[in-house]
Amino acid sequence: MKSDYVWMDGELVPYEEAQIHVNTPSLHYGYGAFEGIRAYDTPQGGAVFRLREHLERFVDSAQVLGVQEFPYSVEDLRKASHETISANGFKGCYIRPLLYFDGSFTLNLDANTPHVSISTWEWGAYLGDEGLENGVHMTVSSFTRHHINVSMTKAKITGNYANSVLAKTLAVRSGYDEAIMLDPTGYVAECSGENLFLVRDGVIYTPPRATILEGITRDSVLTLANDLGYPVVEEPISRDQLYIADEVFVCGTAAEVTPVSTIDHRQIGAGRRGPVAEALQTAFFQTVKGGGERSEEWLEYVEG
Ligand code: PPE
Repeated sequence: MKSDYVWMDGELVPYEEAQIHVNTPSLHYGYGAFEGIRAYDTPQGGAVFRLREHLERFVDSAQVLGVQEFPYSVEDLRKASHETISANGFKGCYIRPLLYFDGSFTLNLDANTPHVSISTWEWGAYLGDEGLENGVHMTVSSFTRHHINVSMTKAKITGNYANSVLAKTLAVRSGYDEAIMLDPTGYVAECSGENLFLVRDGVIYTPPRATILEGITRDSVLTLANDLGYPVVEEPISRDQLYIADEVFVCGTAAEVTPVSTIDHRQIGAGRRGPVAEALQTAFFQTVKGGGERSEEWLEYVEG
């Protein structure tokens, strides 16, 4: 998580000095929002993947949370992201904008002051290099994903992630790599930090947007799947549809495109990375590394 500088409200602050007080209300109550973005080392230099879309979602998260005066525009945050990556000398890195509040201990958002920080660090394969290649082991969590009127899933609100922490921790303690979470009606929603896809008879299925985070990697995978000519269907998916799928894979900024080899001790397909996951993974990595047909559209080269 280390870097030389963290951007805090317009200033590049040395890493050790980038601190907030223990009495920060966001820390106590979970009101805040964050983004997760990746930059890749490409032959043309460091390049950020779909930066604008991520920053638009960051501002949207604040809107869902109810922030009335968000202190920065997407363009301000775009410049700040470039500045932070280049000050730290990173080419490939993870970028974490955070909205948090200081002020008094109150549950009234309007009484406190919004702040934004941007951290960057080098982050390897989220579910392991081995997982990217051979697939990971998953379980369907006994914890339900948020009901849409309890905690809104379109926003990356910090407090939403307590639900992910419950599911992920139990999954890892039980020997799995990651948890699949069902929505309150019992259909598959998403994982603790990824969106999910299955493949059956050559068709790619993924849960509709209603109860999930609208993942930017999900959107990229759907676009690449269309480009490659795979039929894609967004429809509710039940737990047993996962068990009998030919392939299951998950995606996210941190997790990139990761195949799933088992779910609840049931082998999925051949029990390793399947051909569709492999084709999409290859297309994804080609794109983010600057050599894909969508690279120009989706990559922003780091300035400075
Ligand atoms: N669902 C959830 C719940 C989620 O947290 C993420 C990203 C996604 C789907 C995929 O969204 P996108 O990154 O736009 O494709 N999870 C972020 C945080 C992971 C973490 O442990 O921190 C991420 O991947 O950056």
